[in-house]
Amino acid sequence: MRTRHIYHAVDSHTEGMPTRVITGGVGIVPGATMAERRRHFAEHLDHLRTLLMYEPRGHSAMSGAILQPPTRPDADVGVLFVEVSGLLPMCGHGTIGVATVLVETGMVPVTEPVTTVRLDTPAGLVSAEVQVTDGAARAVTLTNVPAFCAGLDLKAEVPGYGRITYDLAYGGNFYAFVELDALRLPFDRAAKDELLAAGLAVMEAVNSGPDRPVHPADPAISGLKHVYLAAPGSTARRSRHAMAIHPGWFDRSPCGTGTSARMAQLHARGLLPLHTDFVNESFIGTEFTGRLTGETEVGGVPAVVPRVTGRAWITGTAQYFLDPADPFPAGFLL
Ligand code: PYC
Repeated sequence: MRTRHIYHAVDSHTEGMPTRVITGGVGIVPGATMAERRRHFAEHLDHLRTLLMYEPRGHSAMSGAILQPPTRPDADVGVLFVEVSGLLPMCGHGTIGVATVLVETGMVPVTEPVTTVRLDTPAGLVSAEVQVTDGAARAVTLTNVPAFCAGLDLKAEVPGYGRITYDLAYGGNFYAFVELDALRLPFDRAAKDELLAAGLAVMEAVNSGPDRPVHPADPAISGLKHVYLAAPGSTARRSRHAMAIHPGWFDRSPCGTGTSARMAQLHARGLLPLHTDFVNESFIGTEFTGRLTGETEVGGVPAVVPRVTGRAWITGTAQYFLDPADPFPAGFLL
């Protein structure tokens, strides 16, 4: 066996969505904050993301997290969220996966019934309360970075679908919310190709129009890579959706940052008060339960503090190699 590097991983899934947690092999990414490390990684180390996320070691809907020492004294662990679409400022299912892995592998001191892990993410500090019984992580509740609504009843001309109305919100990433009925598409996995094409067309239209989102306090966070296709019958207490993600896949989990953004959107519409449970169901039928616990502001924009609860399971451990003769040193996507 020959390899240039060995990358150590603990693989997990959060309500169906993989989080490959890279525990060693990448080294410390330069940067005084996780946001700086994210930028440095994207500019100089992106081949490691594609090596570990793309085929043949990953697949076209792969997601992961690279553990780092924290850059701030109030955090336990630093995290860079990587996936096939790039490096995310924040990832909810990834946070639940990372917290589960940290607890179940003993990488953090574990206390029962709750172990709290504070994660230093590029989007800000995120805390994860892990419910632990008999050494097993049963569920994780994350307190996310503040979420906010970035626009209601916005319009976009989407080729093939006409002029559509959508809402825009941020929950660690930006999300556009579109009713599937407005696109005349069914909430049906048999129609997944049509749903994905519609989601990507909306993304393209929003990103090339005047309402392309930019974070009011951190312009490095911009653009739309996630479109929430809301199923008919969704309400402000229980919502079903298919989440179309750049460059062309669906979240298998109910999407933690998407759940946060959805709650900010519903709150801005006056439909979801604070301290009220909101259940968000994924395209494969798995659920996160969310709750808004307070109001705040982000760069002068009214915002809310979201909490999201979900479960993750470890699926294996791995050591990934890169043979010097491998013809695909940065992986590939079909
Ligand atoms: O859970 O926040 C999330 C997420 C983002 C992309 C895929 N999952």
